[in-house]
Amino acid sequence: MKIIALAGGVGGAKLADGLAKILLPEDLTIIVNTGDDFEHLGLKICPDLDTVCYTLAGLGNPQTGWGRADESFNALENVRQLGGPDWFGVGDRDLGTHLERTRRLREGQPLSQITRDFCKAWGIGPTVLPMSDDSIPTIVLSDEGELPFQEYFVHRRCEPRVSGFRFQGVETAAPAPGVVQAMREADLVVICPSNPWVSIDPILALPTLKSEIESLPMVAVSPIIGGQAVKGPVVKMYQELGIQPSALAVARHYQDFLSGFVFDQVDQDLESEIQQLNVLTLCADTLMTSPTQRKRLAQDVLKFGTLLMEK
Ligand code: FO1
Repeated sequence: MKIIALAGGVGGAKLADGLAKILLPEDLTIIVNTGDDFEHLGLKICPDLDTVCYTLAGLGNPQTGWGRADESFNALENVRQLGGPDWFGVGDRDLGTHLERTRRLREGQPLSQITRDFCKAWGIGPTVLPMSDDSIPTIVLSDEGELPFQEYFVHRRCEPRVSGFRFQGVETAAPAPGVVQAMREADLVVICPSNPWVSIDPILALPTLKSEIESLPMVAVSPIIGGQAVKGPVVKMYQELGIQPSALAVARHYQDFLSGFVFDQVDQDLESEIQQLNVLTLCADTLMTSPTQRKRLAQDVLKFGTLLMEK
């Protein structure tokens, strides 16, 4: 069974890791959001891509979910002392990734190739692909005007009120090499419990990808449990956009693509309403607070996915 996982952010990385633990490397392709990529301190930083890779490699920071374990911040401290921008928490180990990626990009290597080489160096088995080699920055529409994603997310701590998002240049962007082929060979697409607005929508907005994906069974896992976000601003975003945040709202979000939806057992009372969207449902324990739970949720999702494929 060949699986594609769409992922971005910490929740996405955790389920991708669970899937990687139970599937053969050649059966899993993880397509990662690059809408949150940005240039900072002269370097190209790809936070979601790095979060997924560090998590799969076992190098990630278990406290934050992003960045590296056993990290120090000497370089950032020095930037601060010199009066430079210190709002983005780049650690010393992490800095090495951005330096080497930026060096290679300046040499003309595409992001997908650099990611492949990094994954090999880090001993990552599954294929990890950036959604595109083109730059498609997410722009947050807010009560303070248009904000680049990391400016909104990290620098302004998600304080501005959002009114929408746009993915700059997505109309003419191409999926990264390997993305369309992986879609054509896939049996099932898993949307990880990532933020639908800023982690998954940028991937689904790629024109070529949208048409490929429509023909595949797709299962999404809710990042909202009991009306609360496990991590990040997803609930705040739904509220500011005038939508009651819930697993049901997430199912509605993906309604056009979805064949199955996985949501947490605390939201069991939403099941019949979700089923009315014409999707099959799986009520499961979706909180991934340990590696065992990542693996167990991945197993549940795949078993459910097998059912969907037989439909
Ligand atoms: N998120 C924060 O909230 N504060 C940070 O200082 C921060 C630094 C950082 C450094 C490297 C990296 O790969 C990710 C980092 N993140 C930080 C997380 C990241 O910006 C967001 O989680 C994603 O962009 C949203 O998925």
